Amino acid sequence: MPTALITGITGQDGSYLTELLLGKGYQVVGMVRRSSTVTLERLEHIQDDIIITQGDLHDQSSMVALIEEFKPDEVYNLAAQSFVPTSWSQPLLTAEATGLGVTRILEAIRLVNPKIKFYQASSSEMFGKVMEVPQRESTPFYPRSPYGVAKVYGHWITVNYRESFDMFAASGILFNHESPRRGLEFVTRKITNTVAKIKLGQAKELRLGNLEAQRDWGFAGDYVEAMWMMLQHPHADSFVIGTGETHAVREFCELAFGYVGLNYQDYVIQDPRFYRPAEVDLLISDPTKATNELGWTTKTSFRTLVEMMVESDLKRLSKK
Ligand code: NAP
Ligand code: F7E
Repeated sequence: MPTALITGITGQDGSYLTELLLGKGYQVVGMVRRSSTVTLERLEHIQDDIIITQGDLHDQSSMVALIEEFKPDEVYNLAAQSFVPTSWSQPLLTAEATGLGVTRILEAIRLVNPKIKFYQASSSEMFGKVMEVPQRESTPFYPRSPYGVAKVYGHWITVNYRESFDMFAASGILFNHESPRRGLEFVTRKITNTVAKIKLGQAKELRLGNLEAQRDWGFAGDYVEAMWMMLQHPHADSFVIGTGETHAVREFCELAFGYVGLNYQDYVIQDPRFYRPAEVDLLISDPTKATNELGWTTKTSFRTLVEMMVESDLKRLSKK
């Protein structure tokens, strides 16, 4: 039975990746940082099937100890300070966790067993102010936030360990992916959660920032499969993962409100509090390399994703 160590297992992607790996017969070990409250909400249904152990991206020795104890065959580094606006208010923490954290875990692997396969959760935010449309593996990076800058560091240190130490270090450059398990502060979930609340009479308005920003949004359940595929590939490489479609925040609102028979224009208020110091205006992927070399394609359409998220929030809030 292969063993996988997942950092960031309590997050959106961590929960879907865990389900996928358990289904493939892996023993899954999840690294969770110490907290005064329980953060395992997304894993409740599978908690008995996995090993949860403490560690932190800020603490090198905790990661060395984990790798020595559990001897994983694969390490998926999903942990990060992942919310873009927080990266302006906490730029150093973001650099430490999202950037330097990658080196700490790569070093832990190199010191304990450099044969372990490594996956780094890189991001389309690295493309930022895009230098090419659509974006692919060879598109130059131009990050627009401390988060994007930290992810560029994480990506290049992964490539560097691959080239310097011949380690199997893969980098997945994933475009936005969402689900009913998405954190409530990200725009998609903020919209679907508030749409459900408005429909149920629990809220009256939705305050958003820039409605014109365009994103290539896919379903997280499809994207974790690409992570696993990258580690089964004959050699470590970097891959762009996305749908190849782009939609504005405004369109997301239109579909989500429309699904419950409402017009978004009656409820959405643009609030300068949610504008960013520097915006990423347009993201659209070219996932051709992943399709050709990994056999990966997205399975869930934009409309299905929006409807799945609204439906799930309606169900959850109706029970309360
Ligand atoms: P998420 O829901 O925000 O989860 C982040 C995870 O990182 C959580 O488990 C969090 O633990 C953990 N974490 C944060 N700081 C940590 C630290 N110092 N030590 C240990 N763990 C720490 O993010 P996600 O959407 O699942 O994304 C997974 C990864 O992919 C992230 O690296 C993200 O930056 C990257 N990414 C995401 C997208 C996307 O659209 N979702 C696209 C490209 C790349 P707590 O539960 O304790 O907070
Ligand atoms: O914003 C606009 C906002 O916070 C999307 C992370 O997973 O994906 C995510 O980063 C867009 C931006 O995601 C609000 O200005 C408008 O243009 O949902 P988001 P993100 O910043 O694209 C990448 C790939 C990652 O790697 C990150 O970890 O929506 N927007 N109004 C708003 N965004 C938010 N959050 N809240 C608003 O009220």
